[in-house]
Amino acid sequence: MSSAKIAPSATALSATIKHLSVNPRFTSRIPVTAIGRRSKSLGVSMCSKALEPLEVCAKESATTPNKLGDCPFTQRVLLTLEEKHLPYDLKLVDLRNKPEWLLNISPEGKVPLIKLDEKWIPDSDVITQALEEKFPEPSLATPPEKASVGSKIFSTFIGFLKSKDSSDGTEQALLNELGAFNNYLEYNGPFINGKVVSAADLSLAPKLYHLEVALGHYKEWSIPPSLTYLNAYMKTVFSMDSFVKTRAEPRDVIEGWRPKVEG
Ligand SMILES: N[C@@H](CCC(=O)N[C@@H](CS)C(=O)NCC(=O)O)C(=O)O
Repeated sequence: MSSAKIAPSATALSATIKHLSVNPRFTSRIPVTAIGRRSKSLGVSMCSKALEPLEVCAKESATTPNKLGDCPFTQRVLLTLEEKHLPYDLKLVDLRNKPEWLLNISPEGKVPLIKLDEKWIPDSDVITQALEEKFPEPSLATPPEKASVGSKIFSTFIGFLKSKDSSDGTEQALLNELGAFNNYLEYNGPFINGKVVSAADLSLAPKLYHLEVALGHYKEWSIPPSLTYLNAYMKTVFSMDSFVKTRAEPRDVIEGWRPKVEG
């Protein structure tokens, strides 16, 4: 297992400070790791108890030791922590060789896991919901009627990726889902909840990243340029600081999908 202390990215820092000054919940719980060496010039009191980094178990890279691996569910959780400006402490796990301690804290042996209130919580759906409840500001909540936008893209992507028969309709099924999302963005975008990034984007964006890398590599396939709103959306979310910081290297994504492609 490797461990790394993570502080929110530079752009997240200024927002954290703004957030601290208006949210009484944090006026006595300054996240020292988020402030780091710049703390002296910020004029916030450091004598109160710090917000301890949250412990997160994540997949370790299969190609580079001590690096974050390819897991869209883990990236969703890390994006949520980044966008909420919460410090975290990453524990990287080699999932090909699951350590005993992982199975002790989560019998399923899956990541992501996060420790909240001394309890390990599995599953990105449950974790992101718990983070929203425990740390409501800044809010990432997606209105319920928009929460499932784009939710069939991932399963249709896997269907197409695994397909060995080019006429079995799996490519068309994926194109239908991507086209529907493109149309949604045209009238409701640029993000799923309009002008602001929300939890639904943080769930979908890592999956779109896997789709782009894996289909590009294994099928020499890319999203049609005619889906302009979708292409613009991906360009925007993939270049967010929080996304760049939490994404796996393309070669890890390619290795991660190899068993599904090669069977
Ligand atoms: N539904 C879970 C899925 C988590 C999941 O499948 N994680 C994969 C890594 S991307 C895993 O831990 N696989 C190990 C295994 O299945 O043994 C979530 O949303 O967190």
